[in-house]
Amino acid sequence: GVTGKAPSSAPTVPDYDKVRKAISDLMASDKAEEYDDGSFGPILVRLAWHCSGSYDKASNTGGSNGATMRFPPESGIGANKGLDVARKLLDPLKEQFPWISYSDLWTLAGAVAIEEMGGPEIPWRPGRTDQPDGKNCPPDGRLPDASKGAQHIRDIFYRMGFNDQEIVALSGAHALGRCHRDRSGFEGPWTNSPITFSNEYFKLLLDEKWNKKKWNGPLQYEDKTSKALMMLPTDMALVWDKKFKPYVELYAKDDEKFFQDFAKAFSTLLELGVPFKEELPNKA
Ligand code: DDH
Repeated sequence: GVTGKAPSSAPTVPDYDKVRKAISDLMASDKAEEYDDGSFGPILVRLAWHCSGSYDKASNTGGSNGATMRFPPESGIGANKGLDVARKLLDPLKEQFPWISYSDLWTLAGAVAIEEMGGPEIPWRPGRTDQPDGKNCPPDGRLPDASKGAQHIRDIFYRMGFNDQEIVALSGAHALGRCHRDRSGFEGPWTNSPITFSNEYFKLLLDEKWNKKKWNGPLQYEDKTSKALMMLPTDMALVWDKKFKPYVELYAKDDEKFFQDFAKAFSTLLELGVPFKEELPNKA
């Protein structure tokens, strides 16, 4: 052309830092300030977790690869109620960066959200591809049921390939966000600072007195002091189970160890079932 500019059909070089920046900007927007406790962070983390936590090691099915939660039946299962909010938030970014897959975008958003909320750096790499339809949606029942106990938690997370320590580390994500009556049936936040990543969840599990909440909702626990915080039956199972409890104690005492172990386990979670072409350089 006469201007000498490169033709607009030149291929786009994927710049994931630009996507990271757009996710941070989304989290810092006015819209975010008005949402829940003032951040989209927790719901973005939950989207990354639920799209990944459907993985089954034995059959190598489910997981973040494919982004099948865009389609029924996965989009409509009870466990994923409310996650349409997170998916819709990220749609404009998919339009802005059409070269990124939904599955890379959703998992990257979860990693960036953890980092932006003061958490550890989450090793993340691209390489996921999207499925064109819902034919390969994982079956319902792969995500944990909050009304159950330690055996159920183990069944769910061992199926993904995690051990007891990793289960407890991952559960520390409940420092973030809250339950919504119209989504899960449960109500309230776990901690006093639900938009800051910390080990407060473990401290509260051990230090607070938790009583059954008297209400017309499903069984959940409330703290004795303020009655403003909550725990799910599955959260309580971590202190009631004698193999889980030592890790709750470890992470309550040592936030550095928690940050390290969480980063590793969360990164692994986001990669379950993903057929990468290259090795991740910054992961041991
Ligand atoms: Fe969770 N979680 N989660 N969770 N979760 C809920 C919210 C959030 C269980 C049940 C619930 C993890 C593990 C478990 C987050 C992250 C993670 C809600 C409330 C329920 C119920 C949903 C609603 O009403 O909006 C159960 C059961 C388990 C289990 O392990 C047995 C894990 C492993 C993670 C993770 O990220 C690694 C986050 C963040 C939220 C807050 C969402 C929000 O909108 O706020």
